[in-house]
Amino acid sequence: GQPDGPGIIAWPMQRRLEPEAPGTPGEEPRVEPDAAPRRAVHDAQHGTSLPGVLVRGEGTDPSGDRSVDEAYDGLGATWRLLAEAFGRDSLDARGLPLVATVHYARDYDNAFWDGRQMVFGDGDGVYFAGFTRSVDVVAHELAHGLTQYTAGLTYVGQSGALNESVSDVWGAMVRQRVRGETVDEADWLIGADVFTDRVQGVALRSMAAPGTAYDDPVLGKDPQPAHLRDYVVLPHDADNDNGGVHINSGIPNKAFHLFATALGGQVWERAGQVWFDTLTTRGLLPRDVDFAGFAAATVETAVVRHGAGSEVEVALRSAWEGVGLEV
Ligand code: ASN
Ligand code: ZN
Repeated sequence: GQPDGPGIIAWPMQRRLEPEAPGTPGEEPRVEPDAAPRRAVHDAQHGTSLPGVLVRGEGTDPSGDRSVDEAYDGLGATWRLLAEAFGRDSLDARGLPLVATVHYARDYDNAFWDGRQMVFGDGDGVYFAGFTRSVDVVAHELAHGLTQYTAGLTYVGQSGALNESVSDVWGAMVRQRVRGETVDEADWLIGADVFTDRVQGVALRSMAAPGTAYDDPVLGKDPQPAHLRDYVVLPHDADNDNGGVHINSGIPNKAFHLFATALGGQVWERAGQVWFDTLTTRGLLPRDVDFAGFAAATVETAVVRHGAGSEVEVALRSAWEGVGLEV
């Protein structure tokens, strides 16, 4: 479930940012110095009942199953980013165990967060090679849990595209941290290792250049816009990706890329911290926030942490402007 989100607070009348705790998410406990992740990776053995058979618990040796060990390592990398960069102990700030299942169904071309755990398909082997192969995909799914426990962004329309984008931001941060890259060295791709060689494309999505990740005779062309003027209006139903949540996420993805690369250095130091603060500050975001409301909230959190007129605030405003959002 969604334990303690800010959903009942009306926007924007009762919106609040805690001025007595500048720049900190405030009410959540900080990670204990000796804290560690609590991981459990299961095998669905190509069935669909969850979680399946436990195959690797915390602190146990590699299983030898590539998908199991990639999931285990990806969960660890995501937990460490949260703990070491942002002082948060797991998705709920209270050490929530991280549960994953691999080998879900047969030829399953996706991965998802089901509200309690992550689930990864092996892919069909023709176009998709397996969804644990990219650490950013593992982090993306886990970040859906973080969003559920914090801002609770409604998975439809603009708030849904923000939910998707926040997961990609998390994916990019974990990938860059694992690879030891600065924002300038990074490729900003999501799912670079998920496609087989047969696919004409480099990844599922590109945060640096939304809309350019693939152009394939069978899979079609990457549909992501990189600017508000190209927002794709679709019905808000499951047959239409809940209003294009995986499509229009290109717009806030590009804003984050512009912001992070304007600041330079390592993505989690300043750009990621602003997104983390925005997501985790209670009462700041309504669940159905739109792009403009989210952009304004990022500027508020940036000002709390870095000050009005700071380099960070200036870079952030110009990043949003770059995708057509005046803050
Ligand atoms: N892999 C997708 C995601 O995490 C699954 C979905 O469509 N919800 O966004
Ligand atoms: Zn997602």
